[in-house]
Amino acid sequence: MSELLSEITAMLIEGNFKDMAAKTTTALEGGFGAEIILNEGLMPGMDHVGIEFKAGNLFVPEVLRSAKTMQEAMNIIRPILIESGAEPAGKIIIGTVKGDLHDIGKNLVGMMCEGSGFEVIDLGKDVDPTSFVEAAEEHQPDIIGMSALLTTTMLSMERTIKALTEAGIRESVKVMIGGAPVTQDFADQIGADGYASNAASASDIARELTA
Ligand code: B1M
Repeated sequence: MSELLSEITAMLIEGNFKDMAAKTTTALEGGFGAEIILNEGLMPGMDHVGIEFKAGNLFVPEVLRSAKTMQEAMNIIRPILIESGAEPAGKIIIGTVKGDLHDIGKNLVGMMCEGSGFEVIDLGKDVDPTSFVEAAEEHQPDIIGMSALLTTTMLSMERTIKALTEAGIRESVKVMIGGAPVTQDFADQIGADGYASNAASASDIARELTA
């Protein structure tokens, strides 16, 4: 692998967001395609971060830094990827559910999924069921991702799934949920298609749901 791509991987792992845009531009100018930069420079770095995060060797601030670094590179290569028609892994609408203002985990999940090749549409926090339904009708996503950090707002996940059913679109979209109080049992109970306990697993589950 080229030294430049290895440098991009290392920068992502280090979370060197200040220099990433310039390095990505240098790689493009040096003749590397956007897809190569993504698949052979950025993704190995993000995979490494995901593995280390899962293993408890990296912590939230470090992952956020790497995610920010990924964003810096994505800002440069995203338009080229879209132009070149590279197939995205799928489309995800993500949001923190109604009544809940915690968005750090949701943002991490969104970034990890984006890093894994998904187009991510972030509805933000305190998103009511109707807004999820309207966004699903507008964007036709493969997956709707919901995050909740409060035991009280977990119920909003169930309400959103009901709203999707009532709107007649539940069958055409997968639902993935997560957040500290959420469990696989709860996901089964409310009829979600996938549950992930952390951001790294979320991008794995998203891949499984769209396979
Ligand atoms: Co609040 N808060 N908070 N809080 N807060 C918790 C969640 C709490 C556990 C603290 C405690 O009491 N020990 C508690 C909830 C108790 C409960 O219901 N079980 C709590 C409370 C009570 C409250 C308030 C009610 C406090 C008050 O006002 N009295 C209030 C509620 C506001 C509201 O939402 N309506 C409140 C407010 C806040 C702040 C605004 C101050 C702030 C949020 C800032 C923000 O997010 N922009 C805040 C914070 C920071 C926390 C703690 C300290 C940290 C949460 C966090 O960001 N963790 C939290 C205690 C704690 O968790 N130690 C706490 C880091 C983040 C990376 O992890 O979000 O779990 P997490 O995300 C993980 C996984 O869960 C998973 O992947 C992520 C990355 O690995 N994941 C998904 C998350 N979403 C996913 C979606 C997926 C898949 C995986 O698929 C779509």
